[in-house]
Amino acid sequence: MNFDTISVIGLGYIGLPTAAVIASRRKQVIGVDINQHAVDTINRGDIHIVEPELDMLVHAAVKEGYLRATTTPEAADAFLIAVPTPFKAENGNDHVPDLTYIKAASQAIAPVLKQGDLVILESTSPVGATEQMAAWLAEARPDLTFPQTHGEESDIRVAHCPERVLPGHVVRELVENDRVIGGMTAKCSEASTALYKIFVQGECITTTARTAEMAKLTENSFRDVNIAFANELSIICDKLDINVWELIRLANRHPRVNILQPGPGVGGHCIAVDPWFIVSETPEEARLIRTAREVNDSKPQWVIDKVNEVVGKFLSANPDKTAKDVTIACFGLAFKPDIDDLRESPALGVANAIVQLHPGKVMLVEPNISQLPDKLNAATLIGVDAALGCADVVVLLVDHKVFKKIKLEELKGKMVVDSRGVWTAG
Ligand code: SAJ
Repeated sequence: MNFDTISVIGLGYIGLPTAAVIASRRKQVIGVDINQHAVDTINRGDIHIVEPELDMLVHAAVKEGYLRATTTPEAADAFLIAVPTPFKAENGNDHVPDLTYIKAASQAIAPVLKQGDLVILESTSPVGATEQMAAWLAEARPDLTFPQTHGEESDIRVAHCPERVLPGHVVRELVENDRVIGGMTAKCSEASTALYKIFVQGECITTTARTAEMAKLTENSFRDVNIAFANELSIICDKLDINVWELIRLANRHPRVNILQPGPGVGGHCIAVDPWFIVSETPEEARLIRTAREVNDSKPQWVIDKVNEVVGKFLSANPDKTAKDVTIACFGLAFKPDIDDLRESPALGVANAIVQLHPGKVMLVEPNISQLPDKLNAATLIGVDAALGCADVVVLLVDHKVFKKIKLEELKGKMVVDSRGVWTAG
């Protein structure tokens, strides 16, 4: 199959790296996004998101003429749709997947589709979304045939191929990871495999669209359930006066046990979201998956309660002081270690609650950012040493490398809430 021109719809954390990697293989790539600012930035050879190595890749692709961005879809041989799939509230349920962006993207590309084109949905989607996308395309283009009605003879091929890259390692993982390719027919899978072979070194494994959709949701739910197990253990161990970090280390010595690490909750845009796509469709059956979400979502409040408890202990030990005299330092705001991404971060939620509730000073330490988000204006962003110099209570929220270098002597005399086991793992 020949893919001379490939269009990527949605130039965010997945779409832009994908477009740039394909362009680096000397294919003509047209990136489409509704955000004019993103389009202008990319056309200058710059990027509007933070991801290692991406700036160089985009710069080279644009300057060499292989990547161009626009707000209006143009004709291409293949279309990769990488738009967001957020939640919407429906009938009292806040966690119903919202396919509005997929619908808008389908309707936007429909006018430029031609016989022989391939349309791939990459956005993480509930089971059935690819078939729904094909229905929207067919509705907009009654002059073309689609796999749901014409099978292998269809004019347009349609598939789901979920992205599985880890933020912070996107450029490498896009090339190295295996891809699950779920065509609506075998020919759809075959065409999609030919497309991914342009840049993927991992294996391309074919299946149905519905199985591919469920595979992606399953991967993130698996991780969520396992993190929930670790988080629940941390709460149980706290009650039983057992060091959970030591406990997990010991249990993991068993050849068939591999427990993940507790923390202040699960953040990011994937693991805390995707399991709800399963729960939303099969609420009666997905009991464990729902409970895992609830356990992980309740962890930030548990950490906040711990901080209050520790402030209480500090005041009992220092009866001449009031809560107003207690300085709290929160270490880390990002949603995971060594990144600057604060979106959907449980650490940020905990820090924000402390800023709102604590009558004394709150210092925030986040070495990966230079400015606090607006809602944290009441707090001060300071460096590690300055925070250690003035804090009575230290709250560790993210296991950034730089925090691991802090020596235990430096914490002497301070009360510590260590949600990541950086200093208290034993
Ligand atoms: N976390 C823990 N304990 C752990 C591991 C993680 O509390 O032992 C927390 C992290 O601190 C973070 C959250 O979980 O708040 C998620 O971080 P993560 O590193 O597990 O995953 P993401 O969200 O950055 O990326 C995931 C990946 N999925 C899997 O590992 C199954 C990635 O491969 C997916 O492509 C990505 O979701 C996505 O886009 O769906």
